Amino acid sequence: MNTGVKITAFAAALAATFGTAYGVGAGVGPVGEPKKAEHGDHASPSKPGAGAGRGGHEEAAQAPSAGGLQVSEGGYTLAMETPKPGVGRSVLKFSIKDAAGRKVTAYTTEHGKELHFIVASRDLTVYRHLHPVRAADGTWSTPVDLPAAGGYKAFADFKPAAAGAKGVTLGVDLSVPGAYAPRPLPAAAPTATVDGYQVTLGGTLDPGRAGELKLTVAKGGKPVTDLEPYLGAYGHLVALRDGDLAYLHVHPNEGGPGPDVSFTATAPSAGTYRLFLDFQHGGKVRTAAFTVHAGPRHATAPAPAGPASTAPASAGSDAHDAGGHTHG
Ligand SMILES: [Cu+2]
Repeated sequence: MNTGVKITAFAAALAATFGTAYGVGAGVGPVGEPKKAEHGDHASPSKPGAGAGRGGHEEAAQAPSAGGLQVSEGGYTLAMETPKPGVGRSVLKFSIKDAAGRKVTAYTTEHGKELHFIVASRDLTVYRHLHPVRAADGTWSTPVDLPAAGGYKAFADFKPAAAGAKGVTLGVDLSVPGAYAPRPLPAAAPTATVDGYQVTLGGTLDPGRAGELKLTVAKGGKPVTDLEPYLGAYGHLVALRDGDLAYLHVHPNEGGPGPDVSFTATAPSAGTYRLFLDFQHGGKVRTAAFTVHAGPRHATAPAPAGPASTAPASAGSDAHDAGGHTHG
């Protein structure tokens, strides 16, 4: 994918996912009290931080809407045929139905696939990014491996090929029957380890305005500089909001094959999010996960994993703490 296409796709993804939330400059308006945005020009997302220091300019964004909160939206419905999969390996089947109840069979390929399917546990400790196969009649199926009983949510991220159709993310509940012990959200920490890779998260996730998140990949203490493209990008980032699993899918800014992968993202609200970064190296896709607080300065320090770590960011001050959002 050439750079121009990537940037266009990125801008389109932002527009689809975050509504009006970007291009607002990094003003100094109080976070958490978004003002009416200037609607209209979505064509020129600002670079993160580009407007920093334009004092007094409170072009704060209207809080963007999040995806994945509805099973039916824009005339399309996610119809799950296997809403109660078992523990372990099973096959998930579903379809996307149009307003007339017909299974949709024509999609616009985005990021290499007609449809991206995410399954996450309600406690945000399990995450699967899947690419189901579509039968001719419009039924999608994919194997999945769910390690424990409990509540899960599945997201279908797609764009119908129908004229005028927009990209949409629909969400549906899944229940895996059995005894269930929800685990606490892991505490916020700047580094996640997966499969011998250390992934470090820098930057901020801000409510209502674009901020840069930078993920740096290392292995054995050495920066990884030969990340492989996965679905046309060096990284794919999904953020799920603690509390309702609102869904944000972010694609990276242009850049090389590591060790840094940079994203521009806007949180739809203050709160706590779990970020899942997919990256490919050595022919294998891995996922690094982070807990991130978005919003005004929060008083709580990272605590040992426990119920306290799930507390939402406290609304202590209007002051923007530029440094501490991702690992406070
Ligand atoms: Cu995907």
